[in-house]
Amino acid sequence: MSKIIFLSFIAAIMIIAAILISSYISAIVIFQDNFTTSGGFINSTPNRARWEFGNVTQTGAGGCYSGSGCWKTNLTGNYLEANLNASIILNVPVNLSLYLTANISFWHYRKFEDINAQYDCGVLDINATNVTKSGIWTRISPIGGYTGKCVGTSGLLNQLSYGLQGDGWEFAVFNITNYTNNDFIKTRFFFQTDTYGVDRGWSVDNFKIEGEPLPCTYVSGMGNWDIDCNCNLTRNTNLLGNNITINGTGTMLITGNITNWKKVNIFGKNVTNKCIIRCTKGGCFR
Ligand SMILES: [Ca+2]
Repeated sequence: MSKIIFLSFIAAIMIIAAILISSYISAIVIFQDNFTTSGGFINSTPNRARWEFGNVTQTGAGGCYSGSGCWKTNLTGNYLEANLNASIILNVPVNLSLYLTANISFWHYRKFEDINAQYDCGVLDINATNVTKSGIWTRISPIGGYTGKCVGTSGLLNQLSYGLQGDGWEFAVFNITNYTNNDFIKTRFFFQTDTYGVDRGWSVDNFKIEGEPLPCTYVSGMGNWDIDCNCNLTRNTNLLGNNITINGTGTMLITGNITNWKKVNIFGKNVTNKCIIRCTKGGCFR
């Protein structure tokens, strides 16, 4: 093999555009708010009030789950009794396009009218702005399902929803993996009552969106090797066959955090394959 052919062969290997590495990936936090401030949520129906942020002072309403702030349908008393149609909306764009899976979780305290029938009801909706889902609020359901169907005269009549009364603060998880092709989603807590009969209401705290990042993509350059920073490496990984090995474990997040980076040892078999890891989104190391 001539030197030129050999070098061409090496070059051909080096310019392979991308290699997807399958590795176990654990979920990371995409967005979270424990409501020490009002966070990214807004009351979308201020004229009708009653989704409020702050300390819950009403007795028998469970306070807030953590800290001194949360959102509740009236901090100081029962919710309104006549066709309350109120939402709080997460008004922060959340990008799910870099994630393989995603879920929403939160803690909530639920005392609706009444203990036997769902006259007053609450749901969680999601709004994605891609072509097929633009502007549409779509109902999502918790793992394990809602408590039942809304009855009476609520605008959510016959729809599956939260109702009745919970057993203190409860944890809820919603799988939103179907929306991971979206780079902009919003969510809303939507509460609707019938014409009469009230109770303490609905409180929400410690809202979180988590997801598993997409598998790492490694792109070879001419001499240097780029690695996308939105990667989790949890086991030894081979790049380009036997040419380069990532040895050890480490976590590289898009926020620039590198956990256990000292355990990551990246090397080539010879000096010409010595690689430089370049992170275009921060958190770089060599
Ligand atoms: Ca009612």
